[in-house]
Amino acid sequence: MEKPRPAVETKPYTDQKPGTSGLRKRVTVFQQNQHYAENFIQSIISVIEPAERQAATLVVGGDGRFFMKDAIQLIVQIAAANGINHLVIGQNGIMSTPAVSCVIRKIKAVGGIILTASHNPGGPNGDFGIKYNISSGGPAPEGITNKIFDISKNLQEYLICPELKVDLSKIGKQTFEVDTFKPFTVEIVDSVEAYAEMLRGIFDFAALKELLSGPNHINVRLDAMHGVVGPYVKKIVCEELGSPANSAVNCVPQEDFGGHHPDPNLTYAADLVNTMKGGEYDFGAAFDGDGDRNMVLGKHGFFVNPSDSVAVIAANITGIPYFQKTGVKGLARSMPTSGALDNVAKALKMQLYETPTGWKFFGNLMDAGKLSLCGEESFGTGSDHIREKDGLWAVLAWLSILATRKQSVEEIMKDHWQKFGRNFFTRYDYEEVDSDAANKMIKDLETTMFDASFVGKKFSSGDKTYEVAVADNFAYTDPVDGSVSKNQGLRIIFSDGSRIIFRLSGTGSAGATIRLYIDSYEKDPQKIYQDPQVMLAPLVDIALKVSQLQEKTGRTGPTVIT
Ligand code: VG1
Ligand code: CO
Repeated sequence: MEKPRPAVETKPYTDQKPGTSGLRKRVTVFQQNQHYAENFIQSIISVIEPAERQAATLVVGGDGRFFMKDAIQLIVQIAAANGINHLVIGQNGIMSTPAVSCVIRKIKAVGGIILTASHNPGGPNGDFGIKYNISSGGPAPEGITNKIFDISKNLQEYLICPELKVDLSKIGKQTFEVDTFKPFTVEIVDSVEAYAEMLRGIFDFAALKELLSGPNHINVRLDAMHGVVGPYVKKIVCEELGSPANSAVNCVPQEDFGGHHPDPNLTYAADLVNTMKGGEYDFGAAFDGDGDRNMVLGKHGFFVNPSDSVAVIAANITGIPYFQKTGVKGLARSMPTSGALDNVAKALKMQLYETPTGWKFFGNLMDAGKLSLCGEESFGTGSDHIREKDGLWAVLAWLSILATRKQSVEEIMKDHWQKFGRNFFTRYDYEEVDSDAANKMIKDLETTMFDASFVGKKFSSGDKTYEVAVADNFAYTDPVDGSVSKNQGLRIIFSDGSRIIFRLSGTGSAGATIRLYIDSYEKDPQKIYQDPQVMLAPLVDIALKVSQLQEKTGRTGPTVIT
């Protein structure tokens, strides 16, 4: 018999507000502040009604980063003391974000807790994160994250069974007697199996096997960046679909991601980009720490912009068995994502939704049967098969298109631009900017933009002139529940549809990250193959002038350009 549930006295923290995707802080913040992790875990569990807890199952998994196993032991002890009935945990704590979403839905859990800071670096000096997902399998919407934050600000105690320890390595059920509650059970499950089973029902595995290991197979290179997706790639792409073992690299999850940023973009996945340039591989992809992001590359390192990626999948969607069964209910993109998807929606007469940044806004549309496929410019692509973006799903979607069309990545992309025109897109990230300077820059820009004379104003750079048609701070009204999300990014939209967008990141852990997004449509077939940085240079110049970003932050150039 476990000792009576001890309530531990604590003091509340004021900074546990979940951001774009969970609470992300330096590992040291979780480790050095007394009860910091305990408080937040208790705040999450407190949003589950006590009456509901007695029959509740929670799914728990993470991306393998430093401090994950400590956090899982705390979740076990705090869940038990709060009367949660059952936990399902990935073996050794490992479970990708899309796999957690899949398992929550499959076993009808009340929700899940994901231990990840996604694409942020890990290790003792890196970042840690805790995210709560609801019974749909998706990230908790703002109504719930606000509730968690409110609870955390007033927390006086948390409940914990400190003696309870689980063996995370052993698959199977472990049962514990916890005071007055029903026995508390912890079930350790294979990290990959349920997710693999789901993918088998979505894609034509026989066709993918032919593509990857048949007589005319293509050569692929998949880089798991030492994140959580390694075991999934190994099991599904290598063992099951027959791609050679050496086609997947960096597949053992590491606590510090080998010292790198597990962020699949041109800067942090430079190894893959360079390998692809050699011409040995036809298709390349990289994933982020928790496996929900993807970057797709063609032969010789041909880069597929994520905004284009979701548009290409949309245009070819009927080749994927899942969508043959479900039909295509609608498309969606986050506001800063380029309008490439809009062009496909228009041509195919599909409904398109524009949501704020962050996957949580897609969930309601999916649950209401309004949305099948969606994407974000930040290397996120996914569908209503789960309620998270899904890196490996996106890669199998691309491979399915390659299998059907028997063309290269570059040919498919160029055909697409010929047919739909091209949205040139770029994003500049200014990381670890002084927070006060960043906030002031955004505030001042808003003041400039909201001046009555701003709309109609003309801006020139080189031989280009743009006239402001709309200037606002993006607000979103959820078409399903009517909830309103304000201040989602400053937009300057010009009369030709070109857009300049400024946002502050909600996933950083130190200082502020300013994101500048530029989107401009071109349908002249003579111009669609140009370099985006050349095409967009005038708009970048205008954006920097209007915002005075360099003067106000002291930053002469971005940290990352996509
Ligand atoms: C970023 C991206 C956003 C994405 C979020 C979570 O948010 O811009 O599109 O949904 O990360 O992705 P922000 O607020 O930093 O711009 V993940 O893979 O880090 O969970
Ligand atoms: Co991620």
